[in-house]
Amino acid sequence: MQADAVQPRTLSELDYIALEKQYGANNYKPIDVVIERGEGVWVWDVEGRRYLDFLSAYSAVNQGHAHPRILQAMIEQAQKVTLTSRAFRNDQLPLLAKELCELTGYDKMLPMNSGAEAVETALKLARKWGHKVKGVPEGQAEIIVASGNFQGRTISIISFSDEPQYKDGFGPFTPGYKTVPYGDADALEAAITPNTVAFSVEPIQGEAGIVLPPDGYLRRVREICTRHNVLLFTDEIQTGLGRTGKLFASHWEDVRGDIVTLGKALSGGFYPVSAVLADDPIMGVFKPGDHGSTFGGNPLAAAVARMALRVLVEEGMIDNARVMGEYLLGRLKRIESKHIKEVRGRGLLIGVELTDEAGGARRFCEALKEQGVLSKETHENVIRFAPPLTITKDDIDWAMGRIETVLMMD
Ligand code: IF1
Repeated sequence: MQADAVQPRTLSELDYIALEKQYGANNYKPIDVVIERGEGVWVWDVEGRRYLDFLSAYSAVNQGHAHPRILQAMIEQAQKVTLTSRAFRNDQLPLLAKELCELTGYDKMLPMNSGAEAVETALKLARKWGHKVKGVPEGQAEIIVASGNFQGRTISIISFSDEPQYKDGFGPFTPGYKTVPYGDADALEAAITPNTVAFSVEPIQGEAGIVLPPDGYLRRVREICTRHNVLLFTDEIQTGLGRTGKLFASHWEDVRGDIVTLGKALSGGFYPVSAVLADDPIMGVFKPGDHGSTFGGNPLAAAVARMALRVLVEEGMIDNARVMGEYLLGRLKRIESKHIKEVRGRGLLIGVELTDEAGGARRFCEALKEQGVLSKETHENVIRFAPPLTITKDDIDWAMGRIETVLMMD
């Protein structure tokens, strides 16, 4: 490979954008900032400009960019062994499994890589439990999902999406799903049949636009699922690991899912690491050879995840998310802008919904980028604000000056 293929020194921001457009699939419409370096809540682009990251890679960088302790753990493990496959054992997975189960209060964990793989694993687990334990006739297992869901991009997951773009052209779809309105516990109960094995739900819907269910919804869902012997699968891939100010978002209603998926910040953004949590009566339906993954549970992922969890807890990030989230939400709610329809969220997962007349959230995200604040629109009218959980009051004050300016523009 030629020397300059490694990292040419003379490329401009536009050069990078042109290269990506020429050689990369056109499956995203990113904000045009070319990030070269990150540290904590800050990132720098290739022209040396600094930005406050108010997206955290969709909640994968809760611990802040390039966290030194996670970096050190990654370097040390990478110098020892990175991948053994599950054909053999390694000295990091057992320790991650113990530490993750003790932290979250579950009997067992199953390690995967991406969030979608964890969700697929959870769906397979629920179906197998339904057929082998609940006694649902083989192949008849039904899973209920909520309208507005986003839980990944695989064919089985988009099969239960109600977002046309996520499905367009990708059929035929996986059967066995039923959709009920998000937030409506009565509709859930009415949809349960003897073949229902699980209800899959995000405690707060991310992609739908930071949608919080009514107070008490999750508690009622928990009671209904228990009474009907239906597994409650809470997808905490985006809302978990401190994002909303508690370890899990479901903990705001003292609800414990029967199956929980984690991802994103499970590695602090250093590596794709995800996991499924469940107790023995459920996880026990998986027998050797039933399910797996080449990279799932590899020692590098496990070492990184162990440190990512450690710094999250030891450095008080979960409480900081609650305190700083209350502060940020309060500041945002006080902005008097004709463009704002609603400000909502919990902890540091916040959405600012704009009016239809505002002309779409994208232009505000682009204006924010010009002011040094990175955020992203979700759907048409919502600006998502989700900074790293290490953010300080000073950082928020720095950002708020710029956010107020942008939201007051015409
Ligand atoms: C994209 C947002 C989208 C998730 C929940 C599972 C997954 C996700 C609750 C799958 C992933 C990512 C995917 C990414 C943008 C981002 C996202 F909600 F976070 F903003 F799309 F909706 N469950 N969410 O949020 O995890 O396989 O991606 O690791 O696809 O554009 P993954």
